[in-house]
Amino acid sequence: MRHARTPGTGRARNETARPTRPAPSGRRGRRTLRALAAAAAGAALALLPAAVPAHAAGGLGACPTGYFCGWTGPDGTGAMFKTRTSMPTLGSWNNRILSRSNRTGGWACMFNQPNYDLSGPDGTYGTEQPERSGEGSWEPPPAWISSIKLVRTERECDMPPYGEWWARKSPATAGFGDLDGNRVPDVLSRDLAGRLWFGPGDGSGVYVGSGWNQMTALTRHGDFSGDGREDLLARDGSGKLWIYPGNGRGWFGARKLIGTGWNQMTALVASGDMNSDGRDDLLARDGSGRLWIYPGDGHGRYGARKLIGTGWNQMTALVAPGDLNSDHRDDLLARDGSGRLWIYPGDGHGRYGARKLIGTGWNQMQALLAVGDTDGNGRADLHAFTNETYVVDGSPGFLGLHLSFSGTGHGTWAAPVTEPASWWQLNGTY
Ligand SMILES: [Ca+2]
Ligand SMILES: [Ca+2]
Ligand SMILES: [Ca+2]
Ligand SMILES: [Ca+2]
Repeated sequence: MRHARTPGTGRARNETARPTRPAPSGRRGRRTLRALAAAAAGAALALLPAAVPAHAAGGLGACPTGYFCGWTGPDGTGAMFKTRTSMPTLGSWNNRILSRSNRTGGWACMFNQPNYDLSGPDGTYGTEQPERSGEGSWEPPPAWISSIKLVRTERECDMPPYGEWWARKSPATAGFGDLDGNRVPDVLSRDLAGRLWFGPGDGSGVYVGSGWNQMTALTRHGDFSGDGREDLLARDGSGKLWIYPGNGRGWFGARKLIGTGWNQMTALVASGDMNSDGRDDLLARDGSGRLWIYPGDGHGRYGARKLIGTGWNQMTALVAPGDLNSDHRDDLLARDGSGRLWIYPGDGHGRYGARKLIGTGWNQMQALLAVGDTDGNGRADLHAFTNETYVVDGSPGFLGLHLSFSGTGHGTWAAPVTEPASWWQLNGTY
């Protein structure tokens, strides 16, 4: 089974395209050497000492570090092929590889047609995960591999490394969700290899940098440094909070340390301007479930925090969508452990009014994203990315679908639209 393909032409969508289930189980099955050996050898295997390594015979262990290797026979026997670069055609090795070992450090995507081609009724691919010496897999004949693509993350077998993001220009400046200031809301997506990508809204992705997996929280909502450009806040594994000042083009200048000790916080949410002083603020929830506001000073730092409330550790997601109910005060969305989504209307004084229930079933979402008005009608919208419990046509397992909810301006939204591109196998969207 293949992933849903993304239309390549502008914003045109095929609304009737049914998303296919982007689950690894739908692919050509990966068979491990150990599983096959156990099935074939049966009782004989039980006589072997448990500690006999799989590569005792040489075989798969002959594949050098940094290479993908294939063999004409099972278990690393026969002639050995090796490559450290992608190969759109395999020449004399076409349809000859039976066993393989992937020691590239990334993923190997193996296609049954040349040029990584998935078209036609039979186009398919399998994957070989990053492996250690002596590990690998094989399948009985017939051999079928005709092209091999080497990538960092599994989703790159048939998708770009970043989330494909589409948005329209808003009639008004939202003041957040727009790193390059063109009134088209944009996103940052982090892939599983720790690379950060800027999605300007035309489906493309611009590489920002690597090493972002060391960050345990990322959040953005407006300008903290006072230069009118949106910034990014990031907390690293040691609890340091950093500001990455936006350069107005979707990436960032040299980071500056805001403070330490932030790993006691279980949530960090750039909230917009909660206290109506024209400067964007920060919400943080501590391990006891207390929610704090850190008022921004407009120079990349924060004033003395104030307690907003307690009991917030029942919430499994906090999102700052801007002003959802058209009173010009920034609001907050929170999902509780039962999957109910609540709106907390901002009162403009750093607190929230009585919450209202928006909907249920939101625990089928692995992430919520709010970057302003994304469909160009002037009202703030909401986006959600599904987890493995999401149900389509009675079947769960639709992981990584992107749903967009058009805001009504009254704290509610229209029925969701399923976007065409899959956000499967990413490590966060901001
Ligand atoms: Ca933009
Ligand atoms: Ca403020
Ligand atoms: Ca509001
Ligand atoms: Ca909108």
